[in-house]
Amino acid sequence: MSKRLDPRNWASWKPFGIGERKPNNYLELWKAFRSVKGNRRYAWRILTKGTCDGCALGTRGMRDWTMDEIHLCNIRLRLLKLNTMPAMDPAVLADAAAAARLSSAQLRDLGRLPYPMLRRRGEPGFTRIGWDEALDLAAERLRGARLGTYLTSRGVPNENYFAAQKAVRALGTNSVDNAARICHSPSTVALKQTIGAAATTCSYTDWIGSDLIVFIGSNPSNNQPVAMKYLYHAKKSGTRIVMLNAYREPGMDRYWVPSNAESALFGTKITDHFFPVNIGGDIGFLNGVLKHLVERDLVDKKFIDEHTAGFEDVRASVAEQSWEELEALSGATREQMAELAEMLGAARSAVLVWSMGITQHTYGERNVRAIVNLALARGFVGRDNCGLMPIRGHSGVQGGAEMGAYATGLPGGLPITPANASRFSEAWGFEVPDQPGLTATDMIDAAHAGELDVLISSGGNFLEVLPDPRYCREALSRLKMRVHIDIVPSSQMLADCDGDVLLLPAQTRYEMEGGVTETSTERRVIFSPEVPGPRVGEAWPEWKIFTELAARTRPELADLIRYPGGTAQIRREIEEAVPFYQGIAALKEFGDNVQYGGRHLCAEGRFPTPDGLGRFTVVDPPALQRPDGSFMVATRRGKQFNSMIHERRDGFNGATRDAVLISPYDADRLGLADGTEVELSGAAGRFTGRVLRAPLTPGNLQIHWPEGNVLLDVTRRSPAARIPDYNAVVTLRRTAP
Ligand SMILES: Nc1nc2c(c(=O)[nH]1)N[C@H]1C(S)=C(S)[C@@H](COP(=O)(O)OP(=O)(O)OC[C@H]3O[C@@H](n4cnc5c(=O)[nH]c(N)nc54)[C@H](O)[C@@H]3O)O[C@H]1N2
Ligand SMILES: Nc1nc2c(c(=O)[nH]1)N[C@H]1C(S)=C(S)[C@@H](COP(=O)(O)OP(=O)(O)OC[C@H]3O[C@@H](n4cnc5c(=O)[nH]c(N)nc54)[C@H](O)[C@@H]3O)O[C@H]1N2
Ligand code: SF4
Ligand SMILES: [Mo]
Repeated sequence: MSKRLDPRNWASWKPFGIGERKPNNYLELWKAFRSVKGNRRYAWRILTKGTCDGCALGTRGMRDWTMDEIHLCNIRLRLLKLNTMPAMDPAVLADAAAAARLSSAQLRDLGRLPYPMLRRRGEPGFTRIGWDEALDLAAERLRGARLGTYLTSRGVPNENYFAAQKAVRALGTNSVDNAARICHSPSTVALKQTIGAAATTCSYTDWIGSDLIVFIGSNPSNNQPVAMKYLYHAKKSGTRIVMLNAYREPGMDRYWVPSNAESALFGTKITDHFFPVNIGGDIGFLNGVLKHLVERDLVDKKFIDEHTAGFEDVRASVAEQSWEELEALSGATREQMAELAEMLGAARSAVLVWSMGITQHTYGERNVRAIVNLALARGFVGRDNCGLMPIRGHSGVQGGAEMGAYATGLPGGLPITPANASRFSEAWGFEVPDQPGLTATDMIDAAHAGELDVLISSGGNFLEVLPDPRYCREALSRLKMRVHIDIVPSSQMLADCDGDVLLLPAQTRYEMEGGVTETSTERRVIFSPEVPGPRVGEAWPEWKIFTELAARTRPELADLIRYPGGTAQIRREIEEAVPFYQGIAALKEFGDNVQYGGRHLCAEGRFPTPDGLGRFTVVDPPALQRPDGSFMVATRRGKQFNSMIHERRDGFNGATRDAVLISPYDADRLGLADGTEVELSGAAGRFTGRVLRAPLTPGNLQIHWPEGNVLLDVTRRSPAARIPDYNAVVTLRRTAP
C-alpha cells in the first residue's frame, strides 16, 4: 500500500475543504459525542469494548479486520445516546394522545423504557405493571391467536433472533420476520437461486487492490462511512471506482476521510466514472453492458464453460433486446453501456457492490440477477479482489434471516418445506409448522383485513418504515393485542388499538449478560461482550422475553424453549442448527470472531449449488411505467438512521427534510427555482416539499423517508421476496408562486 501523497486523487486544494459543501466530520463527531446524555465513561467503554450496533460493516471496539486504523464514525456516536440514556419518566405515557403529539425524536429523547406497561382497550394511556402480570396476560391472549411477529432495529443480535424465532415457531406459526425483508430480501432470493449462497462472496480486503469496484444503487459515504477509508486505500493501490446511480451522490464523488491525514486535508476523489440511470432502470443498463460484453467477445469463456450453466439462453435473450428498449428503460446511452463493458472487459478483477437502489423495487430480484449475470460472465467470483457484494444494511440484517427470524426460511436460510420443518421438529422436540408464514408486509395486510389477532413488534416501527402510514395505522388499530418490545418509546406504540397494548422494556446488546454476536456484511460473526455500566429499570434481554412468552403460553414445552444457560447456551444451539455458523459456540471474549465461509464463498468457481455451477438467468426488462410528464420518485436517507432522524439538514447536499431533489434540466424546464414549494401526487397520496436542484437523471426525483412514505403504494411488492416498492410514479405541481 503506497504511503506517498497523490495529488491526482485530491478532491480540493483548499485545506480541510474549507468553504466546500460537505459535512464537517470533526464537528459531527463532537456534536454526536456531546449528545450522549448518560454516563460518558460507560459510553467510552461501549466504543472500545463493544461491536458497533450501527451499520453492517462490523467492528471490535474501534478496530476492524480490514485495516490497522481507528474505526469510528458519527453514526455510531449518534446511536451511543440511545445506548447510554437514563430511564424515562413513565408518567408521560399516562396520556397516550398527548405523547402522540411528540415527534419520534422527542419520544426517543424521553429516555429508556424502564418497566412493563399496559394500556387496556379504551384506556387513555399506559400504567406500570409487573413482569409476571404482563407475561401472563400476553400468554393468555396468545393461546390460539393468529400471531405475527416482527423483529428488527439496528441493535438486535443473533441470539435474540434465534431464540425469538424458535419461540414463535413453538407457538405454532412461521409468521416471524425481520428487517431483512424490507432491505435485502431480493438479494437473498436471487443469490440463493444463482450462486447457491445468500451472502457477500468476498471480504472488504478484496476492495483494496481490485482493478474495479462498481457501486450500483449504493451510497456508502452516508451509510457505511468507514468504508470510505477502505476506498481511499483502494484508490491508492490503483483501484478504479465506478458508480451507477440515479443521483451523482456528492459524498461518493469527493470524501474527506477524517482519520487519514492526506484525505482529511485535501479530500479524495472517490468515483472515477459515473453512469446515470433512471430509478428502476438498472436492468436496461446492466443487460446493455452484457450485450456489449457478448458482442465484443469480452466474456470469460473458460469460466463460463467450466463453472456456469445457462449462458446460451442469456446470450440469446440479450441479443434480442433492442438498444432502443434498453436505452429507454435505463435513461442512459448504449455508448455509456459500452464504456462500462470495456472497463469490465479490461479488468482482471472487480467487485460488484449493490444496495437499496437495486433491491427496493417490485423487480428487485431481477435487478440482482442482472448483476450476477455480469459477474459470472467475467468470472468475478470466488477469487481475490473479486466478488458479489450486497452491502448489508444495519448490523442485524445479515444474521436476522440466517438465524431463521424469517417467515420464508428456517435457521440457516433453509426453505420451509415439510422435510426441513420435520428436521427442526426433531431437533427441538415440538412440531415446527411446514408452511411459510406471513412476511412483514403481508402481516400488515392480514391485520388490516382483520385476519391477525396479535402482533409482537420487537423494535421496528411499521408507521415509519412501510409504505402508506395511514394504511399501517389502520392495520395496527385492528389487532386484538399488540406487544411492543423496545428500549425507547416510539410512535407506533401510541397508535390506537381495538385491544390491549403492552410495552416490554428490552436491554441493549451491551447490557446482555453473557455477551452476544452479530454477523457483518463480510459474514464475520463477531462477539460483543457485556459492558459494565448502569442498567435501566427492569429491562430484560429480548431472547428471554420471547422464550418466556412462549413458555407461559405453552407450559408443556417450557423446558424445550427456555435457555437457563443464557446466551452461551443459545450460541451452542445456533451451532447445531446452522452448520455454517460452526465456531460461534466458542466465541466468548472481546475480539473473538469467526468469518463463516472464509474470505471467499464460491472459491475457485465452485458454487454451493446442487451441481456446483453458477447459474445465469434470463432477465427480461420490466415494462416502462412512467406516463409522459410524470416523474419517478425514490425515497432516500438523509442524516438519519433508518426511521430515526438525527438532523434536519443533510451536510452532503444541503437538503432539508422536505427537499424534493430534482435535476437542473427538469427544474429549468419547469421554471422552478430552489426553494419553490411543490406538491407531488401519486396513486397513494400527496407530498408537499421544496425544490432542490441536484445532479439526478432527468425524469427522476428523490425525497427523504419516512416523510415520503405517504406517496408509496402498499400494494406494490416484489413477487418472491415481498419487498415493498419504495418508489412511486408521481406528477409535480407548483403550489405557491
Ligand atoms: N447513516 C445511516 N447509515 C445507514 C442507514 C441509515 O439510515 N443511515 N441505514 C442502514 C441500512 S438498514 C441500509 S439498508 C443501508 C442502506 O444503504 P444504501 O442502499 O446505500 O442507502 P440509500 O441511502 O437508500 O441509497 C440508495 C442509493 O441508491 C440510489 N438509487 C435509488 N434508486 C435507484 C435505482 O433505481 N437504481 C440505481 N442504480 N440507484 C438508485 C440512490 O440515489 C442512493 O444513492 O445503510 C445502512 N446504514
Ligand atoms: N421509504 C422507505 N422505507 C424504508 C426504506 C427506504 O429506503 N425507504 N428502507 C428500509 C430498510 S433498508 C430497512 S432495514 C428498514 C428499517 O426498518 P427497521 O429496522 O424496522 O427500523 P428502524 O428505524 O431501524 O427501527 C427503529 C426502531 O427500533 C427501536 N429500537 C432502537 N434501538 C433498539 C434496540 O436496541 N432494541 C430494540 N428492541 N429496539 C430498538 C426504536 O424504538 C425505533 O423506533 O426500513 C425500510 N424502510
Ligand atoms: S461505519 Fe458502520 S460499523 Fe463502522 S462505526 Fe460507522 S456505523 Fe459502525
Ligand atoms: Mo436496510
